[in-house]
Amino acid sequence: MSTGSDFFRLDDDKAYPNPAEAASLRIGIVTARWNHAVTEQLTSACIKALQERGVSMINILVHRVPGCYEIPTGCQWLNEYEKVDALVAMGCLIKGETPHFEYISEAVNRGIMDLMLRINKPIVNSVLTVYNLEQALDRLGGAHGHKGIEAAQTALQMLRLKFNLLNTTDLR
Ligand code: RBF
Repeated sequence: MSTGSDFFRLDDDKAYPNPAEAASLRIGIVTARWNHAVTEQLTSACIKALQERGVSMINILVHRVPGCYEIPTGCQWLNEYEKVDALVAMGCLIKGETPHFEYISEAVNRGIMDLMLRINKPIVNSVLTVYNLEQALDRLGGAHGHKGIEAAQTALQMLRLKFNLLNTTDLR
């Protein structure tokens, strides 16, 4: 069974900002309250992984929205009011008995992608779309790695790319 770490080079420092660069980064996290048992675990693991890579706690801005559907607006507001370098969207959509799941997941994914391209900053999509709670828990350190840690890695690897392209040690 593959795990998240099979897909990310966890040990490759060159893929990440160095400690001096990481110290100046501001990362916004938008977490949905729906299915909070899952989304809070995603969030705390992401925060820990960001800190382990040198991001300062005062530069990790965590805000909550009611459900996944509100995530794009929350991201847009954080970008506008918190002056972040990257955003992470944390949510968990569990399929019920109606098509609502499809409507919400499609709208959220499109909203995140549209916003990401418009604001020209990474927005990590850490919205789990699963058929049951067990599948979500498998993605919180189970058979499918930890999506909260992978979210932190993705945000930082994208900012490493930006540092490289701009040839700077400070993005603001
Ligand atoms: N929000 C989630 O974050 N995860 C869910 O699994 C979820 N399921 C929902 C199911 C139904 C039938 C409805 C009406 C809403 C659901 N929501 C869920 C909330 C949704 O993201 C949003 O907060 C509300 O629709 C209000 O805009």
